[in-house]
Amino acid sequence: MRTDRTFTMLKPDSVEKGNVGPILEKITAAGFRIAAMKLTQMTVADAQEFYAIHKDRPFFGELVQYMTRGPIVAAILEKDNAVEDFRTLIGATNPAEAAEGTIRRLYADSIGENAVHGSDSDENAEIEGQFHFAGREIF
Ligand code: YYY
Ligand code: MG
Repeated sequence: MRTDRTFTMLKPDSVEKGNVGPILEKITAAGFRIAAMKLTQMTVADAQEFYAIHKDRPFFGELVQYMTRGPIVAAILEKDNAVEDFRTLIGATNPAEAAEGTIRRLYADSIGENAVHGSDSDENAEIEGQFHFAGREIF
């Protein structure tokens, strides 16, 4: 299994607020290479599958509603130690607890609408990338 790729989504709030450019700037400035990228919108079924691990959590309904309300930017990113370094770059799930200078601290409003997704393991990075991209879309 590859260990140098992660998967991200710039979530609907990032697109709505015009933050795609500044966030991509931070991502590339941190040394990530874009291996795949597109603007897309998840269906309710897509979001329920993508976040299936959270299906019994109290926030699941709101999470699915939020993630499907408008387009997202989905991307596969490449860098040494990609998964861990990207989680560091985006910061804690709750932006109020995210470190100074992290993407969530800078661009997220709340734990529910927290601007970006980052895979939590190499295995999930692979699964999530394949969920959104066909092989011919990955470079
Ligand atoms: O991986 P990460 O996105 O940082 O957090 P997860 O614990 O995987 O939760 C996924 C997603 O669910 C989170 O980005 C926001 C939402 N969420 C929430 O709305 N309220 C919580 N208490 C926990 C997570
Ligand atoms: Mg997670």
